Amino acid sequence: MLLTAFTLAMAIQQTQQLQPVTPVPHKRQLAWQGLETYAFCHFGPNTFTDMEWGEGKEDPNLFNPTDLDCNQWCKTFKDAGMKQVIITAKHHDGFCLWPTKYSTHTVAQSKWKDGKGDVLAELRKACNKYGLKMGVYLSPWDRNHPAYGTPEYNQVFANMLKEVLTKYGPIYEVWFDGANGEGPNGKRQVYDWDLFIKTVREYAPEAVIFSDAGPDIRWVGNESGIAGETCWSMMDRAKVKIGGSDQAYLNVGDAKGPDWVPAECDVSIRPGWFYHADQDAKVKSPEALLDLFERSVGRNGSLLLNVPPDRRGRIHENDVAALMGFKELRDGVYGKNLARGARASCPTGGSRPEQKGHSPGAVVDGRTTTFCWIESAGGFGEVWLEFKEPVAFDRVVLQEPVALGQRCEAFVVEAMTEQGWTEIANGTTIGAKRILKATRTTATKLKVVIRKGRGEAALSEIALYNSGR
Ligand code: FUL
Repeated sequence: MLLTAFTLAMAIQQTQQLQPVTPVPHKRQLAWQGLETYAFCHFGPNTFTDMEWGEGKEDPNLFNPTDLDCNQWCKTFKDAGMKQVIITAKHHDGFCLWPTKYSTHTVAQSKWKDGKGDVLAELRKACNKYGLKMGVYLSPWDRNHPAYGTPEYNQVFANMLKEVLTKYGPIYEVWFDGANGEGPNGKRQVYDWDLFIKTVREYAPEAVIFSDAGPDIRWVGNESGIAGETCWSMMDRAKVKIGGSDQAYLNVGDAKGPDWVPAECDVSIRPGWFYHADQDAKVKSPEALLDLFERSVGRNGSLLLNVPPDRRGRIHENDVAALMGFKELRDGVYGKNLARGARASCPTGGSRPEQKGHSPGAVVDGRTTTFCWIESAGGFGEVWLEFKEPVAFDRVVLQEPVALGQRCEAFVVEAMTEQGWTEIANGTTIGAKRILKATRTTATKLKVVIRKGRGEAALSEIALYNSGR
């Protein structure tokens, strides 16, 4: 008898769990999603030759930073609110920023620090000091290595990976460029992606692997840092191939995709990826960076912002100023959530207040780990907010509990103004974060109406901001 009651109670509890909609993210992907904005550093011989793609024949002595200061990079990124830095350990020219055993085109062959220098080691220390995660870009395309274009090269590349991951870890992101051109012997490589991926999993199990086709995070399909207005974290990996995928497909993702591969938006703060002195006046403004943030992180992606160190080995003053301006602007716009403390309810069917942590109030508690489970079949539902005093805002931020999958396919935001209920924004996907700009509106109530979705609707946060601009 007792057992039956227990079984029944368990069964009720079972039905009260919000069912995930598959696919769902791996924990390394969820951790990555929380980073939001992080830095890319393109640095190497190209910095000194004013090129974007070195040929692999450059004299290693050209690599000669006069004042390399990875602490200055990391302090700048930390102050800018970034949480990770990814360095081009090896770009297409094949030059290695660490003294690898597997190439003779490295810092060890240069006169820089008498051949004893090691950029990765210095960056590792600086990341530790400033509490930043570290990632590495390693180009499989290698215009220097004599083995490139032969089956042996795949093992060389895997050895380099292992060396970097074990010597400079923990590494949290491995960035694979899909470029596949000819090597010094005039041949192209048939890449052994399975081997490369297996190597990363073995030596850096917490690292997410980036390429245009995943497996963990995907290229957003452009180098301007902009995700699609509709942006799913899912795609069908069988439909894409590394180095040759449909850019429009990557930009939007796939509502029916069986694989969780969210989008990373890479873009440079300057016109080029590498530092060029003649671009010092072309650094993006704080306003342009805020706009990029809103169109990447604000569309369910992440912002990978390239800030290339200069020939001294420092982040140039103009870039530092732009980053500090961006941080100040972002804090000004997103510093104070005006929806905190509002009274939340789900008038059209209610939520499940009996289920601790899933009641409407979860959307205004400032925590993404709690969510409102909007009870209704077919993905519909509404959450209402009621303010003590009228609130003036021009940004709406919505978040879904993506640990249980991405749901919303269509939504509308309405505000109770002096003219009555007025639609102020609408859209398709939400995902981890959706930022909507609106004309400044003063409202006493707000409702978010989910019109269509996968599985049952759920929201973890509704936030309102006033840019004051
Ligand atoms: C591209 C490369 O060819 C560029 O040089 C740069 O590294 C960019 C981030 O990826 O595929």
